[in-house]
Amino acid sequence: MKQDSIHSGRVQKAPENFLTPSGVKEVFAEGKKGRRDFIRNAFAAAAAGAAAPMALSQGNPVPSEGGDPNILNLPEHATGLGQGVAVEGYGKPSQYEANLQRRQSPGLTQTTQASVSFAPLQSLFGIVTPSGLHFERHHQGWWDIDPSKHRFMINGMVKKNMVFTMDEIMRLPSVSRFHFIECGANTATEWGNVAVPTVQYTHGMISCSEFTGVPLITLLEMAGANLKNGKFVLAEGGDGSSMTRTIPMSLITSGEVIVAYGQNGEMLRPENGYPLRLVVPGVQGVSWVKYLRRVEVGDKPYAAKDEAIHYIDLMPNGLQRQYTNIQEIKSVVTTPSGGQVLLDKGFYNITGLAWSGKGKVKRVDVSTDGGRNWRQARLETPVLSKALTRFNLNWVWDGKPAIIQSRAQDETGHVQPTYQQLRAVRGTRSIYHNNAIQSWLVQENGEVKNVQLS
Ligand SMILES: Nc1nc2c(c(=O)[nH]1)N[C@H]1C(S)=C(S)[C@@H](COP(=O)(O)O)O[C@H]1N2
Ligand SMILES: [Mo]
Repeated sequence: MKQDSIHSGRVQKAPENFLTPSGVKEVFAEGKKGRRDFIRNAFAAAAAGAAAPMALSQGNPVPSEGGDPNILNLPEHATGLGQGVAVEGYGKPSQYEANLQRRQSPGLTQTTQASVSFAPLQSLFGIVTPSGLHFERHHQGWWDIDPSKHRFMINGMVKKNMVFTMDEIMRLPSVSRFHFIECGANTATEWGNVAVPTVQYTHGMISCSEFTGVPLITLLEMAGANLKNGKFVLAEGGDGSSMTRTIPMSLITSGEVIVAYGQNGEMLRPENGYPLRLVVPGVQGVSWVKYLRRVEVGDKPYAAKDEAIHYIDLMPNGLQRQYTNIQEIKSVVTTPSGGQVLLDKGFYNITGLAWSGKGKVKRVDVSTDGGRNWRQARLETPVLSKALTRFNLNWVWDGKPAIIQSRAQDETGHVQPTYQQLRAVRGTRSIYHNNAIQSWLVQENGEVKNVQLS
């Protein structure tokens, strides 16, 4: 498979170096910015158990006790006058983080107007995706819509049709909730075989934000919706893709579905549906209709094009599964992951993300020997329903080849399947809903590769 330099580059080369934020290279292998990170990591490990701090220095170059010019000599920034508020206006990341970017996948057909960009999961911490790195999926391009002209309409099985302005929506009681959104096609490239090199491309069609908005049920009640016979709503977007999706009323009456205008403390980004999008927790991304302009209450599923022809799963017997809404239990190790390089044997913090469209993640186990032995990872707080959950595990790499996997379980008892288990039920011709266990091979030279176990 062809890899360009960004995807195959070793972490040492500057522009290709999109891996260091995960700490694989710098934190322990070099004294450079190591001290503070070392202390931070030691602190985290100490909290995890008495045996952990020993593992931290096991097999590692010990951070130096002194003599490093970078600590001996006061740098200019410690003695001179810093810049004034040059960032009056909207702040930007450090110039040294220029590699932290959404990217188009080398595994997809390259078109002049790209329609998917992937989030750099290998470089993110915690559970929130910075809004500027949120993955994007547009069926007909994105727009920056004037909110003063945007309208939201409710019709169908209601007492009266209603048309809201943004001002009218934003004065209503709001909620703010953390949820993941995952495109149903996330990890699609792995159905048949390994197709792309990094976690950005295998799993980067997922993001997690704090969304703010008005529960859809509030708006439906204002319109006097028939909640007894109105079993579904149709949600329609305001772009040229005629994106319409059927949402079961049960998800709406539970109060979970939000007509959202906020994302991570500010208005939605244009790419993500500004000024209004539907948030449908646990359900695949396509139902999170952007540029939301209308919902219609009805008594049966609408069989819109994006649910009758697209977003269906081809089964081994040739039949199609439709209305496969819920994103099932899934996880992935983000460090070490494909394309990264471990510079030396010794301690590493294995870290990753787990999520379930059915509720909270209950437990994540990690294997470093291809699934023979498993150790329970630490789940970091907060562990929220239908949100990304961060897990961590201490690991001492002995320098031999290792296959790293994670296996998550949710509060409903569902466990992430292996590829063999998934394919036994679903075959290999699907595009959507691949939640199988991902394997990363750490090779003797430290390079990490995307592999599948047969
Ligand atoms: N109006 C509209 N809504 C849309 C889409 C679209 O193209 N137009 N794409 C859908 C798909 S397939 C996905 S995965 C998510 C992507 O949301 P994002 O671009 O904010 O990541 O939006 C969904 N909602
Ligand atoms: Mo999607």
